Parts: sequence; C-alpha cells; structure tokens
Amino acid sequence: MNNYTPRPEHKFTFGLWTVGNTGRDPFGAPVREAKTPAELVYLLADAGAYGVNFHDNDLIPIDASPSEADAIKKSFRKALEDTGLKVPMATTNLFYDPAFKDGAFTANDPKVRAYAIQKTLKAIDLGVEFGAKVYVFWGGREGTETDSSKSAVDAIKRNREAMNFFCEYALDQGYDLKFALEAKPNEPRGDLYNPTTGHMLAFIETLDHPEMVGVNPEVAHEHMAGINFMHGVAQAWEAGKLFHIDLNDQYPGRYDQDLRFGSRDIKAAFYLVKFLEDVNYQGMRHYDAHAYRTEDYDGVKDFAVGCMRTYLILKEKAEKFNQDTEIQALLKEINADDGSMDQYFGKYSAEKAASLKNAEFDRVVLGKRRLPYERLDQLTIELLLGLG
Ligand code: DIG
Ligand code: MN
Ligand code: MN
Repeated sequence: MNNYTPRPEHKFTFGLWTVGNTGRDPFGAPVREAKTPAELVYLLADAGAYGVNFHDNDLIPIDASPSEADAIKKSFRKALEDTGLKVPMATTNLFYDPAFKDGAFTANDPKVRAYAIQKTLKAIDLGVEFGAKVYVFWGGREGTETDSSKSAVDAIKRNREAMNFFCEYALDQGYDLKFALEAKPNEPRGDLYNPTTGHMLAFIETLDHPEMVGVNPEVAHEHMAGINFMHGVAQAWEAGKLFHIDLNDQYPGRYDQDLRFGSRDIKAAFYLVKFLEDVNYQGMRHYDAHAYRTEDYDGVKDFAVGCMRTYLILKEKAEKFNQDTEIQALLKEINADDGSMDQYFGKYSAEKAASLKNAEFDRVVLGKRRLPYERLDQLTIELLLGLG
C-alpha cells in the first residue's frame, strides 16, 4: 500500500448518482446499465471510499411502492454493513421530476412549494435513518429563464421560509443534523438564485437558525462563475460555515462538467487540497463528479480511484511545499514583519488613529520593495511537475 491508496481515515465519499451515472446526457442515451444502490456500495468499497451519499430518489425511486422501498433499503443497509461504508450526507432530488419544472421552494405554484417541502421532510427522515449528519440543499431548479415570471425578492423569502421550516423540523425531531447550501450560477435553469457560495453565506445570516446552516461549495460551480474556488472555501471555513464540500473539476465557460477531481486545473486543485490540509478540515472529501460517457464500469472505478489518488498526491505535494527550504525562505522574506506597525493594528482607538495620522511613510521605498512571487510560483509549478 503506498501513500496514494485511499483509506477510511481520508473520509472520501461519493454520491450514488456519481458512480451510478449511466452516461445519459442532453444529446445521448445511457451508455452503461443502471446498477442498484447496493451494487454501487460494493463498487465504492472496492475503490477505497469511506462513505456514500444519496438523493432520496437515488435510493428510493419516486414511484416505488412501500414494499419496493423496504426491499431496496434492506439490501442497501446490508451492503453498508458488509462493507462498513458510512452515509455522512443526504439530499433531496428537487430537480428531476416535471413537478419542479419551475422550481421547488421558489415555484410560483404554492402546491409545488408545499409538495417540495413535504418531499424534503421525508427525505430528511430517510437520510437520518441511514446516519446522515449533513443535509445538502442544491436548488437546481430555483431560478428563471425570464425574470418576468417571478419576483427575485419573493424567491428569497420563499427559500428562507423553507429553510427556517426545515431547521425547526430538525430541532423538533431532535435530529443531530446540519444543513449545507450548495450554490451554482446556472443550469439547468437559465439563472439560479444564490448563484455562488458568497450569496449563500449572506442568505444564511438572514435565517432564524443561522448556526444550523452552512455551505457545500462545489469546484465546478464556482469555476463556472469564474471564481477562485479556494478563496470561497477559505471564506466559508473562516466563517465556520464549511459544513461539506463537492470536489470535481471544470473547464471555464462550459456546462457543469463534474469532471474527475484535478483533471482540469491541477494548480487550483493543489491550492484547495493545501488549504483543507493546512487548516485540518475535518469534514468529508465528497466527490460530486462522474466518469466520461465513454467509460464502462471498469472505467467508472478508474474515475473514482483517480479522484482519491489525485487528492492524496496533492496532499503529499502540500506537505513538500510546507517543508521546501527555498519556498519557506521566500515566504519568510515576503511576510517579514519587524512589529513596528503593530501599534496601529487591531481594535480601534482615538489615540491609535491620531498617532497613525501623524506617522510618516516613504511610499517610494514601499513601492520599490522586492516581492519574488515569480520565483515562488515557479517553485510551486516545479513542485507540481514533480521536480520538487
Ligand atoms: C449538483 O452539483 C448537486 C446535486 O448533485 C446534489 O444535490 C448536490 C450534492 O452534492 N450537488
Ligand atoms: Mn456540479
Ligand atoms: Mn454538487
């Protein structure tokens, strides 16, 4: 076993919908036969995953009878027991069924909004039944094609009312559950509400129980918005709101590709892994991605193993970065601080402001200071290329 063999302590998880993706796309039929939830659990265990997540209807089809649902849950539970895989997260499919064509919680039709809340309450129960501690909300249909159709303020209020209801439900049921909101700028709707993690962080602060609600940032979604993913993750973490994370990859300016982690922007993936490891992030490393449509199930397993191997390889690169003498010497130089400015930082005081206003600065000298970022970045690139 080498450093790149996934182990349970790495907390790598996958959704049933990821390795269960049959390759259907808007221009093509499925290329892989569907596997049962139980079969997917064995596949993930074989790949080295720690856990498996699901939308309600990944596990229980929306039209399943009670006896069919019981049989599916029984075989799924046996597979979990056989393999030891956990179910850290669950979520609701509020985007596939035609009922949600105009959204779920933000739909104009109050019957759809009520049905979406009912479906989510039942899906929360199902997730908790299998041990989920994080519940994700991705509003795939919460948006518009034409803004003539809906007030953006009404949409915010409907989303808020729904989230407040779920927080009260979890408290009422005594569930040990945290909620994680996942942003995306567009697709499948023309424009989605709460399009980035930043919007979600602001929305959370308007809720009745903001302490119960965090975010589930996804690499592809922030990349679609042209945003530095690690910066958004760092902001969420610093606010104590990084409850979950969706790892994958994405070419800019494309539809949501949900590519294998690190397969497109290895430098961005490195900075993300370095951040998560540097701050000792204790959450799941969840892959919301799927194999190329060209793959058979051996290729699907290659995809899953590749997601985890790349994370572990970049984890080792981050350790080398932190130990590299030249890199660390440059960082020491760049961040040199003689402490002479400490008198002006921190909490405000009138004395501090008066003193700072009288201080003298030579901005010409400040502007001439050496900042060897080119050398630092070249060393980073060479580390990633295997020279370091
Ligand atoms: C899409 O990126 C969304 C759905 O797959 C799911 O609701 C959520 C959980 O990872 N991500
Ligand atoms: Mn996605
Ligand atoms: Mn996702």
